[in-house]
Amino acid sequence: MIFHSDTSIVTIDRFIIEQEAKFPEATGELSGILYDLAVAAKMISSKVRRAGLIDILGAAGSENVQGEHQQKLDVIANLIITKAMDHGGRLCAMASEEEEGIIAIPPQFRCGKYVLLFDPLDGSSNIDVNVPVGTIFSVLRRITPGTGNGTVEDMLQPGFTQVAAGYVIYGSSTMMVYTTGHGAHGFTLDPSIGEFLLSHPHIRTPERGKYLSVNDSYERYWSEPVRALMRRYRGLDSQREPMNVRYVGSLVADFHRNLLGGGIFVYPANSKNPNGKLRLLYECNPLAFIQEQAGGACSDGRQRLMDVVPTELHQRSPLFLGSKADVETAAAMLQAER
Ligand code: AHM
Ligand code: MG
Repeated sequence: MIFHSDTSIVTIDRFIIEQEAKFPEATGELSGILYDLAVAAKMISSKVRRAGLIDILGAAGSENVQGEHQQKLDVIANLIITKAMDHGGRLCAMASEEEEGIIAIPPQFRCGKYVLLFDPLDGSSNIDVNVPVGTIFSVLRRITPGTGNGTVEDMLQPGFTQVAAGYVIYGSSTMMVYTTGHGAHGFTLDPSIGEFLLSHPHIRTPERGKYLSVNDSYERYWSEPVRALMRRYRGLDSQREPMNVRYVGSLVADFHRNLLGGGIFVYPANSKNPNGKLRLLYECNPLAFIQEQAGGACSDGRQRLMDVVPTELHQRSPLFLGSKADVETAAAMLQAER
Protein backbone atom coordinates (compact mmCIF):
# COMPACT_ATOMS: atom_id res chain seq x y z
CA MET A 1 0.00 0.00 0.00
CA ILE A 2 1.34 3.47 -0.88
CA PHE A 3 1.12 6.25 1.67
CA HIS A 4 1.56 9.95 1.09
CA SER A 5 4.17 11.74 3.20
CA ASP A 6 1.35 12.83 5.49
CA THR A 7 0.62 9.06 5.85
CA SER A 8 -2.85 9.38 4.30
CA ILE A 9 -3.77 6.40 2.12
CA VAL A 10 -4.15 7.16 -1.58
CA THR A 11 -7.62 6.06 -2.63
CA ILE A 12 -8.41 5.69 -6.32
CA ASP A 13 -10.72 8.70 -6.03
CA ARG A 14 -7.94 10.88 -4.64
CA PHE A 15 -5.44 9.64 -7.23
CA ILE A 16 -7.80 10.33 -10.15
CA ILE A 17 -8.51 13.84 -8.85
CA GLU A 18 -4.80 14.56 -8.25
CA GLN A 19 -4.02 13.47 -11.80
CA GLU A 20 -6.83 15.65 -13.15
CA ALA A 21 -5.52 18.66 -11.23
CA LYS A 22 -2.34 18.54 -13.34
CA PHE A 23 -4.45 19.50 -16.36
CA PRO A 24 -6.22 22.81 -15.76
CA GLU A 25 -8.30 22.38 -18.93
CA ALA A 26 -9.79 19.08 -17.62
CA THR A 27 -13.52 19.24 -16.98
CA GLY A 28 -13.64 16.30 -14.57
CA GLU A 29 -15.77 14.21 -16.92
CA LEU A 30 -13.10 11.60 -17.58
CA SER A 31 -12.36 11.42 -13.86
CA GLY A 32 -16.05 10.80 -13.26
CA ILE A 33 -16.08 7.96 -15.78
CA LEU A 34 -13.09 6.30 -14.13
CA TYR A 35 -14.56 6.63 -10.69
CA ASP A 36 -17.91 5.22 -11.83
CA LEU A 37 -16.06 2.29 -13.40
CA ALA A 38 -14.30 1.66 -10.09
CA VAL A 39 -17.70 1.54 -8.38
CA ALA A 40 -19.00 -0.90 -11.03
CA ALA A 41 -15.87 -3.01 -10.53
CA LYS A 42 -16.57 -3.25 -6.80
CA MET A 43 -20.12 -4.41 -7.52
CA ILE A 44 -18.92 -7.05 -10.00
CA SER A 45 -16.19 -8.12 -7.58
CA SER A 46 -18.73 -8.76 -4.86
CA LYS A 47 -20.75 -10.96 -7.26
CA VAL A 48 -17.67 -12.83 -8.51
CA ARG A 49 -16.54 -13.47 -4.92
CA ARG A 50 -19.83 -15.28 -4.31
CA ALA A 51 -19.86 -17.06 -7.69
CA GLY A 52 -19.56 -20.55 -6.20
CA LEU A 53 -22.39 -19.82 -3.80
CA ILE A 54 -24.55 -18.30 -6.53
CA ASP A 55 -23.99 -21.40 -8.66
CA ILE A 56 -25.02 -23.65 -5.79
CA LEU A 57 -28.12 -21.58 -5.18
CA GLY A 58 -28.84 -21.54 -8.88
CA ALA A 59 -28.71 -25.32 -9.16
CA ALA A 60 -31.00 -25.74 -6.16
CA GLY A 61 -33.33 -23.03 -7.43
CA SER A 62 -33.73 -24.66 -10.81
CA GLU A 63 -35.48 -27.54 -9.04
CA ASN A 64 -38.04 -25.19 -7.54
CA VAL A 65 -38.65 -22.75 -10.41
CA GLN A 66 -36.60 -19.82 -9.11
CA GLY A 67 -33.63 -21.09 -11.08
CA GLU A 68 -35.31 -19.65 -14.18
CA HIS A 69 -34.47 -16.17 -12.91
CA GLN A 70 -30.82 -16.97 -12.30
CA GLN A 71 -28.63 -14.84 -14.52
CA LYS A 72 -25.21 -15.82 -15.64
CA LEU A 73 -22.48 -13.66 -14.19
CA ASP A 74 -21.40 -12.22 -17.50
CA VAL A 75 -24.94 -10.97 -18.08
CA ILE A 76 -25.00 -9.53 -14.56
CA ALA A 77 -21.62 -7.83 -15.07
CA ASN A 78 -22.85 -6.36 -18.35
CA LEU A 79 -25.91 -4.97 -16.63
CA ILE A 80 -23.92 -3.58 -13.70
CA ILE A 81 -21.60 -1.59 -15.97
CA THR A 82 -24.42 -0.39 -18.21
CA LYS A 83 -26.46 0.84 -15.24
CA ALA A 84 -23.44 2.37 -13.47
CA MET A 85 -22.44 4.33 -16.56
CA ASP A 86 -25.60 5.33 -18.42
CA HIS A 87 -26.83 8.26 -16.32
CA GLY A 88 -23.75 10.35 -15.46
CA GLY A 89 -24.04 12.69 -18.46
CA ARG A 90 -20.47 11.88 -19.49
CA LEU A 91 -21.04 9.19 -22.13
CA CYS A 92 -22.96 9.42 -25.39
CA ALA A 93 -22.95 5.67 -26.12
CA MET A 94 -21.51 2.37 -25.00
CA ALA A 95 -20.63 -0.91 -26.66
CA SER A 96 -20.13 -4.24 -24.96
CA GLU A 97 -18.69 -7.53 -26.09
CA GLU A 98 -21.92 -9.04 -24.77
CA GLU A 99 -24.24 -7.01 -27.00
CA GLU A 100 -24.53 -6.90 -30.75
CA GLY A 101 -25.24 -3.21 -31.30
CA ILE A 102 -24.31 -0.07 -29.44
CA ILE A 103 -25.97 0.71 -26.11
CA ALA A 104 -27.77 4.03 -26.25
CA ILE A 105 -27.99 6.45 -23.34
CA PRO A 106 -31.61 6.40 -22.08
CA PRO A 107 -33.52 9.50 -23.25
CA GLN A 108 -34.07 10.84 -19.71
CA PHE A 109 -30.30 11.33 -19.24
CA ARG A 110 -27.89 13.85 -20.75
CA CYS A 111 -25.28 12.71 -23.26
CA GLY A 112 -21.60 13.56 -22.82
CA LYS A 113 -18.58 13.66 -25.08
CA TYR A 114 -17.13 10.18 -24.48
CA VAL A 115 -17.93 6.63 -25.55
CA LEU A 116 -17.18 3.53 -23.50
CA LEU A 117 -16.33 0.09 -24.87
CA PHE A 118 -16.07 -2.85 -22.52
CA ASP A 119 -15.81 -6.56 -22.03
CA PRO A 120 -17.78 -6.97 -18.79
CA LEU A 121 -16.41 -10.33 -17.70
CA ASP A 122 -13.64 -11.68 -19.86
CA GLY A 123 -12.80 -15.35 -19.45
CA SER A 124 -16.17 -16.01 -17.85
CA SER A 125 -16.06 -19.67 -18.88
CA ASN A 126 -13.40 -19.96 -16.15
CA ILE A 127 -15.75 -18.90 -13.39
CA ASP A 128 -17.11 -22.39 -12.86
CA VAL A 129 -13.62 -23.60 -11.95
CA ASN A 130 -12.66 -20.61 -9.78
CA VAL A 131 -10.03 -19.19 -12.12
CA PRO A 132 -9.48 -15.39 -12.18
CA VAL A 133 -11.58 -13.39 -14.62
CA GLY A 134 -11.56 -9.72 -15.51
CA THR A 135 -13.28 -6.63 -16.86
CA ILE A 136 -11.65 -4.62 -19.66
CA PHE A 137 -12.60 -1.09 -20.74
CA SER A 138 -11.68 1.60 -23.23
CA VAL A 139 -12.77 5.25 -23.36
CA LEU A 140 -12.79 7.28 -26.57
CA ARG A 141 -13.79 10.86 -27.30
CA ARG A 142 -16.78 11.16 -29.63
CA ILE A 143 -15.95 12.36 -33.13
CA THR A 144 -19.43 12.86 -34.56
CA PRO A 145 -20.91 16.34 -34.16
CA GLY A 146 -23.90 17.01 -31.94
CA THR A 147 -24.86 16.45 -28.35
CA GLY A 148 -27.21 13.47 -28.75
CA ASN A 149 -26.44 9.79 -28.77
CA GLY A 150 -23.12 8.67 -30.23
CA THR A 151 -22.85 6.31 -33.19
CA VAL A 152 -20.79 3.33 -34.29
CA GLU A 153 -18.50 5.82 -36.02
CA ASP A 154 -17.49 7.13 -32.60
CA MET A 155 -16.45 3.61 -31.64
CA LEU A 156 -14.49 2.73 -34.78
CA GLN A 157 -11.41 4.73 -33.91
CA PRO A 158 -7.86 3.36 -33.82
CA GLY A 159 -6.46 2.47 -30.41
CA PHE A 160 -4.03 5.37 -30.30
CA THR A 161 -7.00 7.74 -29.89
CA GLN A 162 -8.06 6.13 -26.58
CA VAL A 163 -8.20 8.69 -23.78
CA ALA A 164 -8.31 6.04 -21.06
CA ALA A 165 -8.25 2.28 -20.76
CA GLY A 166 -7.97 -0.28 -18.05
CA TYR A 167 -8.88 -3.61 -16.59
CA VAL A 168 -10.02 -5.13 -13.36
CA ILE A 169 -8.74 -8.53 -12.31
CA TYR A 170 -10.84 -10.56 -9.91
CA GLY A 171 -7.98 -12.70 -8.66
CA SER A 172 -6.68 -13.58 -5.21
CA SER A 173 -7.34 -9.90 -4.65
CA THR A 174 -9.31 -7.54 -6.86
CA MET A 175 -7.16 -5.00 -8.69
CA MET A 176 -7.94 -2.19 -11.10
CA VAL A 177 -5.23 -0.95 -13.45
CA TYR A 178 -5.83 2.06 -15.68
CA THR A 179 -4.09 4.61 -17.83
CA THR A 180 -5.04 7.99 -19.21
CA GLY A 181 -1.79 8.16 -21.16
CA HIS A 182 0.30 9.24 -18.19
CA GLY A 183 1.59 5.89 -17.00
CA ALA A 184 -0.26 2.77 -15.90
CA HIS A 185 -1.33 2.64 -12.28
CA GLY A 186 -2.71 -0.22 -10.21
CA PHE A 187 -5.09 -0.16 -7.25
CA THR A 188 -5.93 -3.05 -4.95
CA LEU A 189 -9.38 -3.36 -3.45
CA ASP A 190 -9.20 -3.37 0.34
CA PRO A 191 -12.28 -5.46 1.17
CA SER A 192 -12.34 -4.25 4.77
CA ILE A 193 -13.11 -0.68 3.69
CA GLY A 194 -14.51 -1.36 0.21
CA GLU A 195 -12.10 1.00 -1.54
CA PHE A 196 -9.41 0.69 -4.20
CA LEU A 197 -6.05 1.87 -2.81
CA LEU A 198 -3.00 2.78 -4.84
CA SER A 199 -0.69 -0.23 -4.70
CA HIS A 200 1.19 -0.23 -8.03
CA PRO A 201 1.96 3.33 -9.20
CA HIS A 202 3.77 3.75 -12.54
CA ILE A 203 3.90 0.08 -13.51
CA ARG A 204 6.92 -0.75 -15.66
CA THR A 205 7.15 -4.03 -17.53
CA PRO A 206 10.56 -5.66 -18.10
CA GLU A 207 12.16 -4.97 -21.50
CA ARG A 208 12.41 -8.71 -22.16
CA GLY A 209 10.16 -11.23 -20.52
CA LYS A 210 10.26 -14.63 -18.94
CA TYR A 211 6.67 -15.76 -19.59
CA LEU A 212 5.13 -17.01 -22.82
CA SER A 213 1.33 -17.27 -22.84
CA VAL A 214 -0.09 -19.10 -25.81
CA ASN A 215 -2.62 -21.86 -26.46
CA ASP A 216 -0.46 -24.23 -28.46
CA SER A 217 -3.22 -26.72 -29.02
CA TYR A 218 -3.76 -24.65 -32.19
CA GLU A 219 -0.24 -25.38 -33.43
CA ARG A 220 -1.48 -27.51 -36.30
CA TYR A 221 -3.41 -24.51 -37.63
CA TRP A 222 -0.54 -22.01 -37.36
CA SER A 223 1.50 -20.74 -40.28
CA GLU A 224 5.15 -21.77 -40.51
CA PRO A 225 6.42 -18.29 -39.41
CA VAL A 226 4.23 -18.50 -36.27
CA ARG A 227 5.59 -21.98 -35.51
CA ALA A 228 9.15 -20.68 -35.97
CA LEU A 229 8.38 -17.78 -33.61
CA MET A 230 7.12 -20.14 -30.93
CA ARG A 231 10.26 -22.28 -31.31
CA ARG A 232 12.28 -19.08 -30.82
CA TYR A 233 10.41 -18.15 -27.63
CA ARG A 234 10.95 -21.65 -26.29
CA GLY A 235 14.67 -21.43 -27.02
CA LEU A 236 14.47 -24.39 -29.39
CA ASP A 237 16.42 -22.61 -32.14
CA SER A 238 19.17 -21.68 -29.64
CA GLN A 239 18.68 -17.97 -30.35
CA ARG A 240 17.49 -17.09 -26.84
CA GLU A 241 16.94 -18.49 -23.38
CA PRO A 242 13.70 -20.50 -23.25
CA MET A 243 10.69 -18.66 -21.83
CA ASN A 244 8.42 -20.21 -19.22
CA VAL A 245 5.06 -21.18 -20.68
CA ARG A 246 2.14 -19.99 -18.55
CA TYR A 247 -1.41 -20.01 -19.94
CA VAL A 248 -4.41 -19.47 -17.74
CA GLY A 249 -6.78 -19.01 -20.69
CA SER A 250 -8.19 -15.92 -19.02
CA LEU A 251 -6.73 -12.95 -20.86
CA VAL A 252 -6.72 -10.50 -17.97
CA ALA A 253 -4.96 -13.00 -15.69
CA ASP A 254 -2.35 -13.90 -18.30
CA PHE A 255 -1.87 -10.24 -19.17
CA HIS A 256 -1.55 -9.07 -15.57
CA ARG A 257 1.09 -11.67 -14.72
CA ASN A 258 3.11 -10.86 -17.83
CA LEU A 259 2.78 -7.10 -17.30
CA LEU A 260 4.35 -7.37 -13.85
CA GLY A 261 6.78 -10.22 -14.54
CA GLY A 262 7.59 -9.58 -18.21
CA GLY A 263 6.67 -11.75 -21.14
CA ILE A 264 4.35 -12.00 -24.07
CA PHE A 265 0.74 -13.02 -24.64
CA VAL A 266 0.23 -14.45 -28.10
CA TYR A 267 -3.03 -15.26 -29.86
CA PRO A 268 -2.07 -15.55 -33.52
CA ALA A 269 -4.17 -15.95 -36.59
CA ASN A 270 -4.66 -19.55 -37.58
CA SER A 271 -6.13 -21.35 -40.56
CA LYS A 272 -9.44 -21.84 -38.70
CA ASN A 273 -9.60 -18.27 -37.36
CA PRO A 274 -7.80 -15.94 -39.77
CA ASN A 275 -8.10 -13.01 -37.33
CA GLY A 276 -7.51 -14.96 -34.15
CA LYS A 277 -10.13 -14.82 -31.42
CA LEU A 278 -9.76 -11.68 -29.37
CA ARG A 279 -11.74 -8.54 -30.05
CA LEU A 280 -9.86 -5.47 -31.20
CA LEU A 281 -12.04 -2.87 -29.47
CA TYR A 282 -12.94 -4.58 -26.19
CA GLU A 283 -9.82 -6.61 -25.42
CA CYS A 284 -6.81 -5.85 -27.61
CA ASN A 285 -6.76 -2.03 -27.80
CA PRO A 286 -7.26 -1.31 -24.09
CA LEU A 287 -4.60 -3.81 -23.01
CA ALA A 288 -2.26 -2.51 -25.72
CA PHE A 289 -2.63 1.02 -24.32
CA ILE A 290 -1.76 -0.18 -20.80
CA GLN A 291 1.13 -2.26 -22.11
CA GLU A 292 2.66 0.63 -24.05
CA GLN A 293 2.26 2.93 -21.06
CA ALA A 294 4.19 0.39 -19.00
CA GLY A 295 7.04 0.37 -21.54
CA GLY A 296 5.89 -2.69 -23.49
CA ALA A 297 4.48 -3.06 -26.99
CA CYS A 298 1.66 -4.61 -28.96
CA SER A 299 1.38 -5.77 -32.54
CA ASP A 300 -1.19 -7.59 -34.63
CA GLY A 301 1.70 -9.32 -36.38
CA ARG A 302 1.75 -6.73 -39.17
CA GLN A 303 1.79 -3.37 -37.47
CA ARG A 304 1.44 -1.58 -34.15
CA LEU A 305 -1.95 -2.78 -32.98
CA MET A 306 -3.13 0.65 -31.87
CA ASP A 307 -2.65 1.98 -35.43
CA VAL A 308 -5.23 -0.42 -36.87
CA VAL A 309 -8.33 1.42 -38.08
CA PRO A 310 -11.34 -0.70 -37.04
CA THR A 311 -14.13 -1.37 -39.49
CA GLU A 312 -16.50 -3.39 -37.29
CA LEU A 313 -17.59 -3.22 -33.68
CA HIS A 314 -16.84 -6.87 -32.94
CA GLN A 315 -13.76 -7.14 -35.13
CA ARG A 316 -11.20 -9.73 -34.08
CA SER A 317 -7.45 -9.33 -34.25
CA PRO A 318 -4.34 -11.46 -33.89
CA LEU A 319 -2.51 -10.34 -30.76
CA PHE A 320 1.18 -10.15 -29.76
CA LEU A 321 1.18 -8.24 -26.49
CA GLY A 322 4.00 -7.88 -24.02
CA SER A 323 7.60 -6.92 -23.35
CA LYS A 324 9.06 -4.73 -26.06
CA ALA A 325 11.91 -6.98 -27.17
CA ASP A 326 9.61 -10.00 -27.36
CA VAL A 327 7.00 -8.16 -29.46
CA GLU A 328 9.78 -6.89 -31.75
CA THR A 329 10.90 -10.48 -32.26
CA ALA A 330 7.36 -11.37 -33.33
CA ALA A 331 7.16 -8.42 -35.74
CA ALA A 332 10.51 -9.35 -37.30
CA MET A 333 9.83 -13.06 -37.66
CA LEU A 334 6.31 -12.61 -39.01
CA GLN A 335 7.51 -10.33 -41.80
CA ALA A 336 7.83 -13.49 -43.86
CA GLU A 337 4.03 -13.76 -43.80
CA ARG A 338 3.42 -10.40 -45.40
P1 AHM B 1 -14.39 -14.58 -23.91
O1 AHM B 1 -14.38 -13.14 -24.29
O2 AHM B 1 -15.48 -15.36 -24.58
O3 AHM B 1 -14.33 -14.78 -22.41
O4 AHM B 1 -13.07 -15.23 -24.53
C1 AHM B 1 -11.85 -14.60 -24.33
C2 AHM B 1 -10.92 -15.55 -23.64
C3 AHM B 1 -9.70 -14.86 -23.12
O5 AHM B 1 -9.85 -14.48 -21.79
C4 AHM B 1 -8.63 -15.90 -23.28
O6 AHM B 1 -7.36 -15.32 -23.43
C5 AHM B 1 -9.05 -16.62 -24.53
O7 AHM B 1 -10.45 -16.48 -24.61
C6 AHM B 1 -8.72 -18.07 -24.49
O8 AHM B 1 -9.08 -18.67 -25.69
P2 AHM B 1 -8.65 -20.17 -26.05
O9 AHM B 1 -9.46 -21.06 -25.18
O10 AHM B 1 -8.95 -20.33 -27.51
O11 AHM B 1 -7.17 -20.30 -25.78
MG1 MG C 1 -13.77 -11.42 -23.77
